[in-house]
Order: sequence, then C-alpha cells, then structure tokens
Amino acid sequence: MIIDRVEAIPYRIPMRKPLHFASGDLAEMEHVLLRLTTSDGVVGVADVPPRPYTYGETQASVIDAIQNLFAPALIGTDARDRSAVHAAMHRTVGNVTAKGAVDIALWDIVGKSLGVSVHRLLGGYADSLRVSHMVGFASASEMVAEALAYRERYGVEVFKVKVGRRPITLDVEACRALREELGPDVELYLDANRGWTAVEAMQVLDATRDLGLTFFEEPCDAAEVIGRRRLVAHSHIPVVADESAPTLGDAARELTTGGATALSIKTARTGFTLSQKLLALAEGLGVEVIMGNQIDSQVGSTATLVFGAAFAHSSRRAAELSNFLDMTDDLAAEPLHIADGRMAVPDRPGVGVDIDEQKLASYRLDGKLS
Ligand code: MUC
Ligand code: MG
Repeated sequence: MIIDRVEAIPYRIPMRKPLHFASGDLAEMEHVLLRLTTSDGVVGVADVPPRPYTYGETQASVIDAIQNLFAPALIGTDARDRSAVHAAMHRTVGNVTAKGAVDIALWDIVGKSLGVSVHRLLGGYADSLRVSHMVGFASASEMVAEALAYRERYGVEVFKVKVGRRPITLDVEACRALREELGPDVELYLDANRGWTAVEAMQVLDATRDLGLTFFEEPCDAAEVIGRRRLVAHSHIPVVADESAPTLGDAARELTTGGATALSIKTARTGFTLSQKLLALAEGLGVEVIMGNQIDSQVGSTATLVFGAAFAHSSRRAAELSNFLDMTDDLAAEPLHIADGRMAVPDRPGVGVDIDEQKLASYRLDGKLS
C-alpha cells in the first residue's frame, strides 16, 4: 500500500440554487478532488471543499498545501501508517479540509486493499442515517416551501435553519413560519454562523423559546469569550460548536470552558481519524454530536454518512447529508438517495464512492490533464 502518486485536481460544478448564510454565499462548488495512488494501483479518493469564510482555504491554497506540504510526506509511505502522515501534516497549521481529505483517501486505500468497507472498519454500527436538511437564507415563505418540498419528496423531518441576518426579526419570522407550517413534530435547529453578537443571540433565544428548537449552532463568535459564555449559560438548548472547533484541541477547549455544549463533526475537516477522537471526546463528556455538512458534494457526503453511521453516538441525531441536491451535477458515479428521511450506507470496499471519469474530465479546471 505504498503511495506513489498524489493528485489534487481542481474542478467546478455550478449550484442549481445558491446557498446563502451569515458568513458567506456559495453559487459554484469550486472543490479539489484528491487522489492518492499506490504502487499496486489502488486509488484512494476524497473531496476537498475550500471554504475561505470559514477556514481561510481556497482552491489554489488547497492544491498548494497538498502538492508542496503534504505530498512529500505521502510519497513512499504505506497508507496504513496514518499516524505518521498526521504527525507530518501537524507541522502545518490550518489547512483543515486539505488534511481531512488526505485522511479519508488513506482510509479509502486501506478499505479497498482489504476489500472491506470503511464503514465496517470504523465500527459498522448502523446501515443508514436519518437526514437533516440545511435551509439557506431566503424569505420566510421560500424557506417554508423548501422544507415542505424536502419533507414531501424525501421524507425529511429535520431541518437546520440558517439564521444570523440583520435585522434579527427576519430570522425569527422565518423560524415561526417554519414551525407553523411544518407542525410540532418536525425538528428545527438554528445555525447563525457567528452572525450575531451574544446579546442579539440571547434576544433570538428568548423570542423563539416557544418554538421547540433543539440546537443553536455558532450563534456568535466563540472568540469573544465572555459574551459567548454568558450566552451558553443563558441558553435553554445546547449551543453547538462548528467552526469554533475545527481541531481536537479547539473542541476540548470550547466544551470544557463553557464555549459550547454540543459538537458538529465534519469529516471534510477532520477526516475519519480525528473525527473519531472528537466523537470520543464528546461521548466521554456527555455532549451530543451532529454530523455536519461542509456544503459537501456526494463524494464528501458519502464520507459523512460512512463515519456517522459507524458509531452509536454519531448516529443518534439526523446527519446533514442533503445539500448536494442543490448541485447541478456531481463526480460520484453512483448517486446517493434519500428515502423516508434516511440515507443508506453504501456497501462497497473503501469509502464507497467511484468517480465518473467522464464527468471529472468535463468539470476539471487544470487543463484536462489526466
Ligand atoms: C455550516 O454548518 O455552517 C456554511 C459554512 C460552512 O463552513 O459550512 C456551512 C454549513
Ligand atoms: Mg455550522
């Protein structure tokens, strides 16, 4: 399982419908497909979603980090020696989605070489997950229409509502409309992507107290510690660390010092190896986990699904798996399906994604080199 080729392939696929949220907007998926090839011809793949508004990474910076910082540690290394690769990558700060993809591609190689699914190698707990759909900024009536359509078409009963706009009345109005139109049994939770101050977030909590919301993700900037801790202490629902906890150390700090009381795990940034450590941390602390969406393609969503369903603690809550449906196309050869609000784990060796080479050839941006 010796790695002898590292490819970081930039590609672009437009969105059918752009996603708007407090920290940014996304109209086109400008991602990087990572391919690691071993000397015996096994190919490990992973998708890298650069999110400059969250981690400061861009398509160009991801390619540069992979080719110039990580490839030297990968070439000539056995894919099973994950910890050695992690130790080498750890010498570079940041670049979390580039690092996450390297880890996923290594697991993919190990699974494919053994002829076993990574889902089983990790733990194989469940064969499907409940799906949560993330609803971006729009008018209250458009947000309601989107949620109703997802319930009708895919049976989805859990929605993450993007909030964090100014004035905050817009968001409160949207939450109220969603609750009224979807009824009491649908689960709703919020993600403000740091769009409010702690005081504004407290006002929203108070104004939505009767709506039965279940989580409040990144309501304000966790770096503004006093305000954030005051908000967490004030909140009657768990406050989720997402972008404030991109590493194990960040998660440990936020969860143990009052910055958060729940954790979003995104395989796009912590791969499988670090995600396992995060999951163990959360479980040991008695903190709930949501498998989050980095606005992932089907290639990325499969990694989230495979990991989330591998463990009991990451399978409890619905996982954010549906936003690839806003893309006009995808590199995955076999489409993912959502039925009755659930997504089934693929039972194939490795992570379980085959790349459609024709699509890759048509969407890649690097001069169509192979
Ligand atoms: C989320 O949970 O925040 C939006 C920005 C980002 O980094 O991820 C998405 C979803
Ligand atoms: Mg979030």
